[in-house]
Amino acid sequence: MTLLGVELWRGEIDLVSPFRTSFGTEASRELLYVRAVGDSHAGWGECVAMVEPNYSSEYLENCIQVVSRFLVPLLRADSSAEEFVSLAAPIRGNYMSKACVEAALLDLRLRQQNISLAKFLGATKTRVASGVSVGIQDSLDDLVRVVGEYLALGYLRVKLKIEPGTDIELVRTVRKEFGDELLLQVDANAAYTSADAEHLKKLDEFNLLLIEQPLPEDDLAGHVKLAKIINTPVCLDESITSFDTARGALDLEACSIINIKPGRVGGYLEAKKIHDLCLSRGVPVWCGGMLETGIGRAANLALAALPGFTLPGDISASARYFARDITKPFTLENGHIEVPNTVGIGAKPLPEMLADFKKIATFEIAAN
Ligand code: SMG
Ligand code: MG
Repeated sequence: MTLLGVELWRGEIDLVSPFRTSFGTEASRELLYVRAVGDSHAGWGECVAMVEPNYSSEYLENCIQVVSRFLVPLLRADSSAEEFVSLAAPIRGNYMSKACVEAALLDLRLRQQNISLAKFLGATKTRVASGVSVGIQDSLDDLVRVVGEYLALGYLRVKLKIEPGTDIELVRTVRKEFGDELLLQVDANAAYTSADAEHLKKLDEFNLLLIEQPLPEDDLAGHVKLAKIINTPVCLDESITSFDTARGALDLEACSIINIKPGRVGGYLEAKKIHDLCLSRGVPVWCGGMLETGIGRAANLALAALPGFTLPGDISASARYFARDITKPFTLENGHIEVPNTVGIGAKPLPEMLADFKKIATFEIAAN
């Protein structure tokens, strides 16, 4: 069960179309992977940080520093993912950095033990209902066309990105065009303030599944007030960085639904704890997305197969993001994506794709 070394890999894959949110536009995905090298297997973890610190304070270059200087030095030849998580606990924040190291270690250890991540986490589903997150478009006509194309492919739920000035009319248009049956939700990526409560109340008439992260991540009190004013259920994304923040937000009634992203909460083990908490309280959860390639997507599918994930998540097919994914592509079948059930995360980078990536660092791991 030896861990011999850790490698960092970097590369970039173009998105099939630019993805615009209230905080910016992504045209390609710059990527960082951690590869945990054992004596007979290797494990892969994908870092979900973006190039700029706009979604959260983390960003890719900084993750390379944190992983190299603070996280890899904690590892020993026999480290388990669980041990790594407790050794990394004194390092504040830096959830995305911790999560990609943990994921690589989990993938390696589960391959060595010949078990799948889905089985290890306690998955109860073999396929996961797939939703799609639709970026802000140049016009309402474009939006209707794009949503129509996704629905024709079979996506079971649509999430619209909104921002002040591009919200009520946009939701009205999509609701009118595609009808009351469409599972529809919105995501503001923290673009509003408490002063917008009455404005956001106008969304009530559209029977949305939820509104995701309307206010800044630190404004839990604002979300508590907003949740009392609007009828649309409030779901938190950026605000939830740990089990403790999840419990606090639920205790305060700042939200009634949680978007779980392993990268945002420091890893799959913490994500599972949040899932278990929500399941025990009857709080619905769903798996968010960070424009992951197949490495992150494979692991997210295992997580989303847990019983508390009762809402369709932002895990779409590879083709929604990339012309060529780093792994064998994940495809949509009747609105669902199959959960990998082979060892570890059940996916590996394709050698021909990795050829365009660069190994930017190699670390040897000390014997115990
Ligand atoms: O992976 O399909 C995906 C993206 C889903 O909207 C998505 N993610 O706030 O939930 C969110 C955003 C964060 C990433 S935006 C670049
Ligand atoms: Mg979000």
